[in-house]
Amino acid sequence: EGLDGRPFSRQRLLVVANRLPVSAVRRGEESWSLEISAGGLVSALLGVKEFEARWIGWAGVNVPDVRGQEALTKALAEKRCIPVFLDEDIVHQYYNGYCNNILWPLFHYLGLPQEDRLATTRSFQSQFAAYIKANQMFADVVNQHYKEGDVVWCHDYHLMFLPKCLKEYNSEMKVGWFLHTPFPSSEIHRTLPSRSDLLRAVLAADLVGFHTYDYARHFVSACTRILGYEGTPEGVENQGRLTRVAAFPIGIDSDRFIRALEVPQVQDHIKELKDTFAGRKVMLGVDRLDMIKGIPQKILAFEKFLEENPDWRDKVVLLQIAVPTRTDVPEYQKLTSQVHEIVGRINGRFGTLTTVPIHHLDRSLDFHALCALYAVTDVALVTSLRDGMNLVSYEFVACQDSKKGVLILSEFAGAAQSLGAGAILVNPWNITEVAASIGRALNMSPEEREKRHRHNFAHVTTHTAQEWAETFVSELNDTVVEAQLRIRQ
Ligand code: ADQ
Repeated sequence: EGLDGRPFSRQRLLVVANRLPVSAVRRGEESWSLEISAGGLVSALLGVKEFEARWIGWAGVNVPDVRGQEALTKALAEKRCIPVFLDEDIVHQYYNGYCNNILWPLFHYLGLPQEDRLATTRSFQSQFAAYIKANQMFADVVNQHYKEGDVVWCHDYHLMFLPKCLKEYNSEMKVGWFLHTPFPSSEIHRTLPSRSDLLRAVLAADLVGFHTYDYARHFVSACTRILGYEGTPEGVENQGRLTRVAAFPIGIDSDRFIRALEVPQVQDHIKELKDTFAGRKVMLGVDRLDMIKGIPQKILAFEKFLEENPDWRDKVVLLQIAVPTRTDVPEYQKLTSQVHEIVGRINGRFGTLTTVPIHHLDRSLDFHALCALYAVTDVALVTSLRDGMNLVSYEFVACQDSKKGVLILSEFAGAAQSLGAGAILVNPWNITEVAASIGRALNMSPEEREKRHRHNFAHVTTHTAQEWAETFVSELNDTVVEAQLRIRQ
């Protein structure tokens, strides 16, 4: 039972995120095929047995006709998914524009885009208007499906207006909001023209969650400095109403990774990889191809290491798996070309007729292939310039119980707070330091590797995705009950 006396087993959880956890492909006028995309959030909530979860979000496709929309809604219902239909213009202005071109870079300390800063006016304002409109469309769908006693959990920077829209519909609704990216210093947030509106909209939630205490602290500072509200140990208070603010570091479904290593197909793949790279140490990078991941910096550090350590040149290989994302955005296209150019130069410089030091793939790998790669890796390189948490570092650790490889981890990833004691922490901007850390990792004694791995493995297997989701939702239930008690007093 929850604090409110309601059995949790009957409580419904409405998970609202920009994207549904399924991809929809249209096969005919009224026929759709659906494929589950098992991201971190999906596996986190699959493991949560206490709540009956339903998903609300955009299916990632434009469906202009009513018959198509009805057919898709029906197909999705079987997967407990409820679609929000967004037309092309809204997607362009809300998703590509305000979310990915303004909030994403700003929250990762990359600043606002120049053209918007100079001529803010039209494009910024119309994108912000589309953002509010899209959030209102999500709220309409949530409101249609909401039943008394449900818990509504809103996710990420796409939906910062959602708590406000939902509370306007129904002030009794239990609403939580969680941010998957960093929340930047209030000095960065205050450059955003819509800084106050966004903060007020988020504060309409009962519980606001971040990956780390630093992000929670930045958010509270933004509310006190920009809005003049009061920051308390519990959260942010304004005119007697408290919004609880706290850190809920996400984890992974570690058992799923550990179990995968026993699958015969994965074991075969591990053997193949070991044969292919026999005599060489394997270094691994797995990232979405995004500027926040620091991929050029990582590759340049590897080049410096090879430059300074000729003895290692034929004894180490870097496998960089980079899934392209947001491929229609010019900055991302530029990043892809930049990475290709650096990799080409380094392979030209240090390669031989039969081997190259860097294997760079522009694609994603399936789950089993990824697990096999994690398992054969000697050193994982996570050099994000900023990263909310970074689940790749967790996944690597989960797959390393027999090898006990070394994790080189950016101090600007949220994961540095939890895996810092076991990893080698680096400033990814300092190429010399990262190059030296590669040498240190490759030469580390088995005793030290074991000690560091033990620490990280214990963390990754106890602080799981399931635990994260359960903690957030029960805290949300408790927060609402406590608020009701306060009002009655
Ligand atoms: P992301 O920025 O996507 O997530 P991350 O946390 O590392 O970053 O998660 C990426 C996921 O995609 C991992 O599960 C990984 O296995 C998978 N992936 C990445 N590259 C892949 C590839 N080439 N092939 C196959 N799979 C690949 C956002 C925030 C993070 C935060 C998460 C969760 O930016 O900081 O940790 O949400 O809150």
